[in-house]
Amino acid sequence: MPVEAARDLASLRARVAGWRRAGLRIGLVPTMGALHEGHLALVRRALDLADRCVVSIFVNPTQFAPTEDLDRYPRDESGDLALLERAGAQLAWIPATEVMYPPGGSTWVTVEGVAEGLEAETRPHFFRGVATVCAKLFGQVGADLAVFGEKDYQQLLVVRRLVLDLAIPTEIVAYPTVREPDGLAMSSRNRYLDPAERQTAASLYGVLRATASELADGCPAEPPLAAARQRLLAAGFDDVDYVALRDAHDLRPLEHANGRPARLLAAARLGATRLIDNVAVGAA
Ligand code: PAJ
Repeated sequence: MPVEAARDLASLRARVAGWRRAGLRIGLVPTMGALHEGHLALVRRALDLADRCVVSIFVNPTQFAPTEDLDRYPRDESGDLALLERAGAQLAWIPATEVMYPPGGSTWVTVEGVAEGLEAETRPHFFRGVATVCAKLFGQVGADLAVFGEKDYQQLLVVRRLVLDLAIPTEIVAYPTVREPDGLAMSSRNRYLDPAERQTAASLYGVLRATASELADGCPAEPPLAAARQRLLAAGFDDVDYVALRDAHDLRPLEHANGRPARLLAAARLGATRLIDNVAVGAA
């Protein structure tokens, strides 16, 4: 079956309403396009759990700072549609900016707590943009469930908080990070990396894994976290925004892994590219 593209709300709603009348369960996978195997794994997961899968493709301007890569963010609609067709998605939701943000729009969704610190430290408006566009997508599609990647772990927790607090009837399903054979987390931004940077990039996962196993026995976190930062710089990263040990559910800073599920998260810069990754600490 060819994947259909909806570009206005009326066509999206008509298609979804038809599925609802037929008693079908609907899954949503929000994306910004430039799809890769990580996104497609989320689509397959949605199709395991639901009868129909809607994939949104929208490069959301409000989650980019003026200094970030909105203009050069990779866009490849026809390539994306071909991949979605192969993965078995039924509908691509591709709204224009004016459809997502009607002129005169003045409503924003701000999540506190889990949306503070880490990514928000260097990208203060990022989660307001993500939470707002996700709230809109949930309202537009009315899916039973939506699949999000653990790759963007803080985003996943922000979205969970959002649907809980606003009583949005879409279940949030997490999917583990899909990696390249050398461990690099797949990302649309990896295509910015030149061959030397691409080689360095793989060490982010290696360092996170090694540090997580050091932290798993409950030792004070600071020395391994400081060592991880040094190892990333030594491996060729230009700057390290954070390497942090956090509670896996509420992202509270931890001074040591204390037997409760914990997560080790990092963001580091390689030339003009910023990479993020995270791993579980102990049995999470
Ligand atoms: P995007 O970066 O396109 O990612 C879309 C979804 O794919 C997110 O849930 C992300 O966590 C997941 N994903 C990306 N790379 C992955 C990987 N290697 N393994 C598993 N999942 C992966 O995240 C966004 O878009 C946007 O912020 C969005 C939620 C669409 C709001 O604009």
